[in-house]
Order: sequence, then C-alpha cells, then structure tokens
Amino acid sequence: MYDTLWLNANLATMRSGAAPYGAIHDGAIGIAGGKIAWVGARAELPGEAEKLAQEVCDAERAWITPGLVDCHTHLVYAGNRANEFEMRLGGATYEDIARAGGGIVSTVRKTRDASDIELATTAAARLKRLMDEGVTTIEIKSGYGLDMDTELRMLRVARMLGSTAPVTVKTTFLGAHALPEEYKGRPDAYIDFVADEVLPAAAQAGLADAVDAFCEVIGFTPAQTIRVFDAAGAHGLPVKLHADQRSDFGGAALAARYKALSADHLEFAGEPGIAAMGKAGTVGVLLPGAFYFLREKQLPPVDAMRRHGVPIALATDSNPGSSPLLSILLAMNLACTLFRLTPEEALAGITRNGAKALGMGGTHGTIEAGKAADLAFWQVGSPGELAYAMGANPCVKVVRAGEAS
Ligand code: DI6
Ligand code: FE
Repeated sequence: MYDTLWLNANLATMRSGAAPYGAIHDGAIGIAGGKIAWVGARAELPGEAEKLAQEVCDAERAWITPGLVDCHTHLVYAGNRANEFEMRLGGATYEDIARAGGGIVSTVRKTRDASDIELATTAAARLKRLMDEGVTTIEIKSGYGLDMDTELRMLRVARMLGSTAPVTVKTTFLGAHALPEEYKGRPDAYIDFVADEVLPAAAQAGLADAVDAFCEVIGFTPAQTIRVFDAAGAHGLPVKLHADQRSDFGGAALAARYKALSADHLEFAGEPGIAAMGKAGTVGVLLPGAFYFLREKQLPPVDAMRRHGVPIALATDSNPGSSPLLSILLAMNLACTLFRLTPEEALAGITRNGAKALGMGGTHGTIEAGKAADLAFWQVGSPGELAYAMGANPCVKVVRAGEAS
C-alpha cells in the first residue's frame, strides 16, 4: 500500500542508459515512507490505483523530474560585492581586486561582523529563491569566516537552514578559501591552523559533511591543498576541490588522486587531469555562472569529460563575488549556451550527477524505487524547455520526502 500515488504525469526519471531523460509518458509514481516505492507506466501498475494507495493524486499532465540538486554554493555570507562589479566593468581584473584587499577577504570582514540571525536570514531568503525553482538538495560551504568562530558559525547556520526548511543541506568546510588578513604573507601557518585546529573542530562537532579548498594561483598551492586533504581523511571526511578555474594548476589530477567527490570549475583542466578524474570516479562540476559573470574566455574541457566518462554536474556557485546567481534553471541555460551542453546533460547535471557530486548518488538524483521521493513538477511541454526558457520558472509543485512542500 502506497501513502501516495501520483498519476497523469510524464516522468523524466533521469535514469542513465534509458530513453532520453529516462522519460516515461503517462507514468505513475507510488510513494511510501518518504521513498519511491514504485515508478513506471500507468498501464503497468500492479493493480487498481484506488486499491494501491491511501491517496491518489492527479499531476495534471505535468512533467515530473527528480528534485533538483544545487551541489556547489557559498550561500551563507554577509553583504554583497556590487561595487566590485562596477570596478570590473571599469577594467579592473578579479586578481587586481583581490590583491587590493577586495574580493573574498572583503566578504570575510562583513561575515565576521554579522550576527547569526543576519547570516541565517539573508541565506534563508537566497535559499527560498532556489527552492522555488525545485531545489530539494543543496550544498552550502563555509569559507567567509577564515577564523575558528566564524567558520563554525557559518556551518551551524547552514545546518539550521536544513532543519527549518523542506530541503536537504550538505555542508562543506572551506577554510582553505583565501588567506585572511591576519595571516598575510604566512600561508603555510594559516594552512596549519585550518588543518590542525578548525577542520578538526568542525569534524568533531559534526558540522561538515565534506572538505573543499581553493587550489589556484590566487588561492592555495597543491602542497597546501594536500595538507588540508590529509587532515580531512584523518577525520573521515570526503573532499572536493575548486580546481583549475583560472590556470592549469594540477587541481583536477590532485582531486582524482584523492578520489574527491568532485572537482569544480575546471576551465583550465588539462586532458591528463580529466582522464584521471574519469578513472577515479570524480564528478566534474561546471559553474557557468562564474564563467559568465567574470567574462571568462577559456571553456571547460566538456568533450574530454564526455570521452573520459567524467559525470558532468552543474551548480549555481551562488556567492557574492564571482557568481551572484540564484537561479538553477538559468545555470542550465548558461551551461548549454556557453559550454554547449545538451539540455539533457544540463538536467542530469542538477539531478543524477549533482547528487553524485555530494556522495548521494545511491539515494537521490533519479526517480527510481528505493530513492528519496524528492520530486519537482513542471508545466512544460518537454523537459528540454527547462534549460531553454531564460527567466521563466515553470515549477508548479515540489515534493520532498513524499510530502508536498
Ligand atoms: N572561486 C570562486 O569563483 C569563488 N570562490 C572560489 O574559490 C569566489 C568567491 C568570492 O569571490 O567571494
Ligand atoms: Fe565556489
């Protein structure tokens, strides 16, 4: 007996290897205990609908996809960087602004000064925008505290968002995001502080589900990243990496070497690193919002990712500096328009592969029996419209853990 049986819908199950989008026309979904109990063509239901379920619901010919997964965000922070947007339009580069004390460290100053209430309220408003577009799982990083108190506060706020809204929040410790002013000129000492003090505190408090680092010329070196990755491993935490965003710095290969859940950005990743990711099962997360907003020119190696079987995920990278983006649907359109992904690859990037990038591929990301009953309902003629219509939001219903939210 199902708790709920949804009828009169087309299903984009996003199961790989099946029909495009894993599509099932005139499909049915049986839900029990917050999980998918049965999915398939209505004609193949194992009995009369009314006898199968406590409640039979009419999806009114909507397309139903898995609940969307935004697998890379910096959603918790204070203030904004609109002033830098104007500076860059006046010719300043992202590096110029970072070296002049702007960039990440300017958000750090505001975030350290912000109360928990301010951090939670501003992040909750951003989260609602994403949830209104069908996001049911989201990853939220720290990285704007860069000291013990604020890094842990950011992670607590992220955890609290997941306990007060119908969304699954996965937290990522990103203490190695930038060098704080008090450690200017002493990056190794800062990495020691991150690896030996803050990361252990976050792990022991159960505040982090994964660990990330910004491996880049204006971030941290591969050797410093290894220090952080080894500390993550010592505390049983998986890793992910901001990799090769602005130079081929060996990030993709390093992520693969550590069997990272994902390597993210990847615009400058070389084929050897991509091949290593394919062998390691590391997901490639593309972040077209940052590419677009920073007016980058170097495209990520999408063809190499396809050839080496690297699962391609997508995310908003929502953050105040490089990607103030609060639309996962627009992220799909940017990925198709700028990176030439197909609409099906783009939808897989925010469902099946987005879940894989968070280590959740076994429980989320496709409409399959045994997985979480996280679903998004769309008033569209085909799932390809989701990446096509810029600025539209055809999401008409969201179900999370079987309950309409
Ligand atoms: N890469 C990015 O694009 C963001 N962080 C990172 O490591 C930028 C974050 C910011 O500019 O505030
Ligand atoms: Fe990021």
